[in-house]
Amino acid sequence: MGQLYPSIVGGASDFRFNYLPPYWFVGTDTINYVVELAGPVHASPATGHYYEVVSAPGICWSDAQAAAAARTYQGMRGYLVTITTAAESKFLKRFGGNRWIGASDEAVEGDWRWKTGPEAGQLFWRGGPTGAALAYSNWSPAQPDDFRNQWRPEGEDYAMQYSGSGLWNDLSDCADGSTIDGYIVEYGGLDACTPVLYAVGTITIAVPSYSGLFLTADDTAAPSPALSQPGSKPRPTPAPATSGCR
Ligand SMILES: [Ca+2]
Ligand SMILES: [Ca+2]
Repeated sequence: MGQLYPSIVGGASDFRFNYLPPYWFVGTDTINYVVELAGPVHASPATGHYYEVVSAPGICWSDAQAAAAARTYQGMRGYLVTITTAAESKFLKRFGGNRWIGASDEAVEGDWRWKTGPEAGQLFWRGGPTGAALAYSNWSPAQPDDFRNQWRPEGEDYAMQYSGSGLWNDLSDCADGSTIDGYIVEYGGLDACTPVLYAVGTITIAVPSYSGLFLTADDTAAPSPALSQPGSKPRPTPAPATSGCR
């Protein structure tokens, strides 16, 4: 309910969070958190994969696919993102921007397949806007419409994710007049090893009375299950040890 401000204080094993309770909140708040490597690549505990949002205004889908495949991260090969669950979609839509994703029906009109990553070749949708879902899909209403006109006789065979909603639309390879902000690269599931480069944890904070102040949780303090008053120091639930490959 409240907000954590994950400004990290300390060294490799010393994390400190600032917590702001909701206005007039009294009670117990539980917050899940992820510790990940610093940098532009973000871990999703829901998929165990890693995602990088690349800014490349106006890039064509085919160029985005090639650029994503040329990237690597921590020994993993990149690929234009495949979105195969609602949880993965929810994770990605927070990043915003109109972004290319790794789906196309270029081979057979109406047969939408993932073209990239471990799902390459997988058919997930057959037909137009009223077509049939064969696996997870997240089309915007009235899409995919393969829109054609005299300037775009080739129709629309490449999928993108809308900023904000996370819903999908089909566009032509170079988007012809629609705004494209870039693309999303996914890492994981394509190589022999998908390393676990993150940890998850839960912190429970008791707020006994209203305070407009920040409460501070510090994992270097003695174990304590709850914050009894502003300024005391609870210990977050220890994050699971992470090593090896998925
Ligand atoms: Ca994926
Ligand atoms: Ca369309």
